[in-house]
Amino acid sequence: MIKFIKVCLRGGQMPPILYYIKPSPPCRAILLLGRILELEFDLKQVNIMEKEHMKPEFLNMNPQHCLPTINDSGLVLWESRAILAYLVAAYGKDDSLYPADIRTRALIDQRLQFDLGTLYQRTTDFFWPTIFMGAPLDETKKAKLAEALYWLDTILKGRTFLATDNFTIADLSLTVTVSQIEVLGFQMGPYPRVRAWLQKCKDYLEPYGYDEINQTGADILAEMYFSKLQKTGN
Ligand SMILES: N[C@@H](CCC(=O)N[C@@H](CS)C(=O)NCC(=O)O)C(=O)O
Repeated sequence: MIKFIKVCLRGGQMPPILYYIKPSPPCRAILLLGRILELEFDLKQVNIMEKEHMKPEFLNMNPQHCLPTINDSGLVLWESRAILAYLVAAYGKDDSLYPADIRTRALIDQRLQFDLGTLYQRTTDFFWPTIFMGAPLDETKKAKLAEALYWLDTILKGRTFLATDNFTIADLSLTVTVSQIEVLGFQMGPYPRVRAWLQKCKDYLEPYGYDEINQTGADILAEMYFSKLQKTGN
């Protein structure tokens, strides 16, 4: 509690409001970063099933109606990776999670964009139609996801973490994506460097509520997936 007040008083501001849902992978990344930064959010769960995110109050704030969204004293942001970078800049004790060094930052940004546009995109392309609509699995999308994991495995050659010697927000964002892929039962055998890196990231995140925040959320989506899978006969 004392730490929380310290972080919040630094800018003389109220804690950032975080609109979220528990199982959402990008929301889990923000929640984990909050723990790392010892930043307490004003948490507002948004019930997507009840279409709360489509109500005018929410759309006035974020016309794209996606979660996570934050409101930090009037600064409204969505896109989880942009939120991660902002929160480290605004509330980090130092820049180690997103170093100012331009070459390191360039690598982190590349990894984050690889996650947004390729790995996480291909993950949702492959798994989400089954999880949310009970559609059968698509072999072409599976091959695309396998290809992206192969690229990640190659990026990790000779590296402990994705961009520098330390854990950064690139590792955080991709840990959430890759751990979800793993929990959904995707064959991880062909990617030994990804498996070793993922374990290092889990170890790093363990004291910050990895199980409570990330594993629990990933398991909820996995439960939905495996129950739908039975019905599709895959
Ligand atoms: N690229 C976005 C993805 C956000 C996203 O797709 N969020 C989902 C929940 S996981 C959502 O809000 N879906 C409801 C909607 O977009 O209407 C991010 O990383 O924040």
